[in-house]
Amino acid sequence: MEKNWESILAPYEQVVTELKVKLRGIRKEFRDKNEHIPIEFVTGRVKPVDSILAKSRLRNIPFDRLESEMSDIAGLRIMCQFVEDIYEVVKILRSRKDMKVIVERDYVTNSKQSGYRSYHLVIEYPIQLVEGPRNLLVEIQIRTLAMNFWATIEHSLNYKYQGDFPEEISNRLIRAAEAAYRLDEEMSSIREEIQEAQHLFSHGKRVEHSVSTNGKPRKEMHDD
Ligand code: 0O2
Ligand code: 0O2
Repeated sequence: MEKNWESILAPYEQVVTELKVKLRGIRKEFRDKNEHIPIEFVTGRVKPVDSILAKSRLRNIPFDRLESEMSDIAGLRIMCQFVEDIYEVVKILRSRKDMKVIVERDYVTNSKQSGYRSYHLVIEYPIQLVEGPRNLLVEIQIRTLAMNFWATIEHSLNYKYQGDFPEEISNRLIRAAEAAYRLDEEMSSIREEIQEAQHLFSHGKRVEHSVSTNGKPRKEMHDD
């Protein structure tokens, strides 16, 4: 019988939407306290049906075990400026009462053979539906902007070569991963300088925002 994927995936869509709001809310909390924001931006997606089917064939996951065995049907990605921010975000997520971290994979310290780096969490997230509550698995990938740049490029090249990279490309990707690693290290080493500059800049913007042209204070509005 034809599966109704739209209704099967609807709860996952809801999870992704809720978590995007909550994770972006963390950004706002830090900004309102005028502290360094460990989250640069958040993206999320529900895995496309053809990718779910391809992965279930590859991993031998029957349809009735998708919910319990495919942990990345709902996927969130958190991008950070500094490697240190990744660990701060992990700490924040571990301490939350509205989700339970059940798997942690630190590919930041232990990069994959491909050169891939990121911190992966699988969480259990309770969602409230009309027919009752349900616990869904969600994969959260946390990475720096440099790690994201590398992973995005490598992912697109994978489409072309299906993972079977010519040696030349493979070597260049490894070198690019090393360069991204060094970039993260350099940025971390001048982190305090950068944060001070960012603090001055955002403080300046706030003052500018709160004073209108006739000198009267005006309501502050910020985009997330
Ligand atoms: P962009 O610019 O990254 O948005 P596959 O055949 O399984 O390897 P496919 O068919 O692209 O890949 O499906 P997949 O992997 O589910 O990804 C759909 C889009 O979501 C892709 O973006 C992925 O880069 C992105 N994505 C994949 N995994 C995650 C995740 O865990 N979290 C988030 N937020 N995004 C993810 P595009 O289309 O390449 O472009
Ligand atoms: P997608 O949707 O295309 O991203 P699991 O998949 O969680 O059951 P696995 O494979 O051990 O088990 O999980 P892992 O390795 O912790 O995480 C898998 C996801 O991490 C991949 O999703 C990618 O999003 C990302 N990833 C892992 N290795 C690489 C890599 O070498 N390059 C890039 N660009 N991304 C990587 P999927 O399943 O491939 O699908």
